[in-house]
Amino acid sequence: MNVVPEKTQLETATLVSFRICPFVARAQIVAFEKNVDLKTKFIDLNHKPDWYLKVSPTGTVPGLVLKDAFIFESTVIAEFIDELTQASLFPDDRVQKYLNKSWISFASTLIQHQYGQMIASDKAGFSESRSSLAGAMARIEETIKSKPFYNGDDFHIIDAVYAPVLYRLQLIKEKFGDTLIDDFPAIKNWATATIDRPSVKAVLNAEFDAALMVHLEEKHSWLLSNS
Ligand SMILES: N[C@@H](CCC(=O)N[C@@H](CS)C(=O)NCC(=O)O)C(=O)O
Repeated sequence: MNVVPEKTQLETATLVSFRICPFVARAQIVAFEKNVDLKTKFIDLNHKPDWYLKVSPTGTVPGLVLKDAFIFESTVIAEFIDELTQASLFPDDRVQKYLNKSWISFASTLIQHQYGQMIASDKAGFSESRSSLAGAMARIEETIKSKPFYNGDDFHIIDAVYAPVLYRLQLIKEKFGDTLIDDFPAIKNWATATIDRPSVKAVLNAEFDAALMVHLEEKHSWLLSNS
């Protein structure tokens, strides 16, 4: 079944966002892939507006505000956007589709450790998060059997979901000289193809890098003092 909401729903659809949020980026990349035009509203996560706290049970972004509904959780929003048009961004094979969903869920572990690594205020904190990130990367590395994307030639939701982690791994290498990504050849290949995807470039780019650097400064990141 293709769940297409009322046209009026989509005309007012607004993605509530925070510029450097890897969870928001997933939804934005999927929207770009599916040619779905979403309005974006940025909020300050340190001072969340009352209207958002009223509508969102978790207070996290992204949140998708429709005319008379609120959808939350990035992977759910990504699936909702995917279903708006034909040609699903999930593999056709049922087992592969649900394997993808399992590993999509696992992406949050990488995001969490990577963020810990980026905002660590000292070397010990950085190293601890880096080693947890490496452990999680080793688990997904073993599962990558295809190229250039996770499932092969076609770009799927799993690629959009991992894009922010892959992009940041590469960025951390370029800006701070941490070559962690080089220890994982399959992830490295996957990152190269994913970062080059137009939908990913539209979201993760120089403007994103600048916003991320400001955020790291605000967090007194050890990475910055060490670069
Ligand atoms: N599981 C959520 C996680 C979203 C999330 O943690 N977003 C962060 C920003 S990157 C957030 O809203 N943080 C504010 C808070 O936790 O209060 C999802 O996938 O949408």
